[in-house]
Amino acid sequence: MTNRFSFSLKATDGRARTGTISTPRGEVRTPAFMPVGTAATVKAMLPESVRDTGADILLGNTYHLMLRPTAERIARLGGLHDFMNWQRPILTDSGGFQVMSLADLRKLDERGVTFKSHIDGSRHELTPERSMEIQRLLGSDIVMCFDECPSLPADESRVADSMRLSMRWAERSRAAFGDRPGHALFGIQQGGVTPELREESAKALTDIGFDGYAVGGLAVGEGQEAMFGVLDYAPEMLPHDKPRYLMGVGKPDDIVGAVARGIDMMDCVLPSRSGRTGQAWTRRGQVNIKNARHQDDPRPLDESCGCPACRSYSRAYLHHVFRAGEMISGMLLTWHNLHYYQDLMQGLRDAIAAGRLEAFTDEFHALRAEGDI
Ligand code: PRF
Ligand code: ZN
Repeated sequence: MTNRFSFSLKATDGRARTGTISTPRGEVRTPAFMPVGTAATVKAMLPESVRDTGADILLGNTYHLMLRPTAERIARLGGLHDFMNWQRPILTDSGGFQVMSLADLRKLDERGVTFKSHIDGSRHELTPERSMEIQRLLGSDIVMCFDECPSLPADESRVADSMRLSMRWAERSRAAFGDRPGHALFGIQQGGVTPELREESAKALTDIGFDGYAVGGLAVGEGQEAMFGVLDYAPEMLPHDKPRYLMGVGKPDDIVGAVARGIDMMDCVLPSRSGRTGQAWTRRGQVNIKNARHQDDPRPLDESCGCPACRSYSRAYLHHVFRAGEMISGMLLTWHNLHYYQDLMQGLRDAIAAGRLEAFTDEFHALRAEGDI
């Protein structure tokens, strides 16, 4: 255990990398998938169960927690780790992205953004300085810069203006964060699908200097092909010796493609959210447990999965509890999905370490092409 934040690369395979992020709260094996714990819970899961799936780190949200129960209350109660009973690393997003997708009556200017809460209509302001303060009150281990993320497609001039604003906010975030040993601050690259803007953003961020760098502004409507197009050059613009985090991605095939292109960390609500709507992710692709074809099926969801849902329950049971609206349905499917995602990450880490990522990726696609049988 170390008292500092550090990143060490263990092996590379093509552009893919595997390594370890060390923090005072524990290590994060990369490439890492971070389950989303928006409201101080990974919905339908106990923290120890989330850990049992293989997660090293969770993602929390400034936006949701500042509104309810408030960052000040969480700080009084000892910080987010104690509050939610998760003692390992937590990365928090900075709020701007969530304001733009969730809040009402948003007003954005150089200073920051004012908005009305989607919960009770109350007025709030988020600035780079306030976002850094909230993430400090939460006790976040990895703090994200305050940025703006335009949805795509958008005019290039609009994307350029937005990126430059995010870079000025990155400088203010860096100054407000200060020097906090053991805690990390990550910059966020923006610039849409334009290489010159991505380059300008990477340069602005590396000039400021961060502990890690996110590729932001993707998976916002451009489609997988365009996203992979950006990932063919954007990660390489960021420092080789620092973690690279692709924000809000994605489906299993997005993850495999992103890791092959040099991404070290990812987060997505998909495995937990889709678990509650009856969608399961398996080695053979997506399975809709609502479908009547499962009602008499005694087999597990995924024969090769070691999660509790697959070890002890049939498809027929999972179908039944979903149809009956029983709470265990969301619990079991979320558990399975998170377990599947973490198994995938372990498979990717092992493959990169062994220099056989291409074979792993081919096998991943071949099994999905066969489909659920
Ligand atoms: N910025 C921040 N959070 C994010 C994004 C971003 O660009 C995205 C884009 N996929 C998801 N979450 N701060
Ligand atoms: Zn399973």
